[in-house]
Amino acid sequence: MEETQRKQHIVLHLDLDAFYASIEQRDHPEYRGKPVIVGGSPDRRGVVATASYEARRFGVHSAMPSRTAQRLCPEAVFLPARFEVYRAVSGQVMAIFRSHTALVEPLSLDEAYLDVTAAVGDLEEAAQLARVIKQQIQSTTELTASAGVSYCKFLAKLASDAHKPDGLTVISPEQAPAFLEALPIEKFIGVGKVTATKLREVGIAHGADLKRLGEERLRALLGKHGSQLYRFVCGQDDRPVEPTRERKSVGKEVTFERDLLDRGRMEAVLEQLARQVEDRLVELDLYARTLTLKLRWSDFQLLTRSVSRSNGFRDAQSMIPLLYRLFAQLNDGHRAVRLLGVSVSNLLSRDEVQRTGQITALTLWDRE
Ligand code: DCP
Ligand code: MG
Repeated sequence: MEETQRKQHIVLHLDLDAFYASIEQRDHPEYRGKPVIVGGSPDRRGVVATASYEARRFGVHSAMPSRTAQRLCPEAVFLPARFEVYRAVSGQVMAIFRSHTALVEPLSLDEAYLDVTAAVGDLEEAAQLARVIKQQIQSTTELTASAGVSYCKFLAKLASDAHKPDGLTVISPEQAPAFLEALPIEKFIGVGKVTATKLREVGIAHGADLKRLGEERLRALLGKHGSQLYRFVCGQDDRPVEPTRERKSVGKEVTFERDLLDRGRMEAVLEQLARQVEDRLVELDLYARTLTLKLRWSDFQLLTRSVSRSNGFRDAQSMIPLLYRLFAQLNDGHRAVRLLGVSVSNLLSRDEVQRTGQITALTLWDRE
């Protein structure tokens, strides 16, 4: 036994159920109890963003071509996404989380880890807190969430997934080994299609098989990643819950009523967005180091491209040529665009800007 072991953490994972689809059913009572699919239209080669649980029974799931979804579930109602609404609901939910702990790490609009170690004494109290949070979400947004409670992020997330929708699952340190041993390998972080196939070929299907194999052989099979996997199957995950800072970025975006094909108009929109971002930066008296262009194709695929400079900028004039460049990398001129967004991050105060020096080489990377 290690004397120096840290105090056991208590982590919650909360994830709203069929998020976009539940909001649509909330706002359109006539769709309640019916299969609802939010995403791209089946006749425009769209993909499913999410489906209500009624539609999932037919095998419909996120990222599936909408046409396939329609074939599986012909009576489904297809609805376009209303991101502004989803974002507003997300804000309400995150505010509820932050009222219980400052240690909130959002993973997406509808999902976050909460480190509640300081707020509760044990897992039982943590489950009680999860119940309260679920009720607050219900009364504020009329939506259900599933909660997972455990001593680390990995297990908390698995727990919230275990009894969806409207679930509440606790995985205690005593329960963890049996839970992980029964878990299909695909559920382990980092086991994608390729790794899973490789493992299944040699007869490894569940956590118990991974455990039996041992660290050495997993490492031989999967490299460094194998050691990490071994730690997960032993229920060891010491990744901390990393709260995001309040203001991380400033952004503006626009979703078009009709998908846009005209290059000139897209550039005009980018200029307008850049000017709005500039106005906001001036209001906040901030500068930025990173500029991000966000683009959603008519088929719903979302892409972002970023560019960073070491000194701060805030004026639209300096953003526009960079935006054109990022845009040219993404747009081959043949696809219609559904959404354009411009945001800046890595924000700096005036003081920080005065202290920084030269422009350095541009770096480009993908975020999605
Ligand atoms: N989403 C998307 N494209 C994907 C996956 C998700 O646009 N490939 C969107 C739609 C979802 C939302 O993100 O409503 C949240 O994703 P989740 O994975 O949490 O899925 P849901 O909340 O829809 O369902 P679940 O009940 O399984 O959490
Ligand atoms: Mg969800």
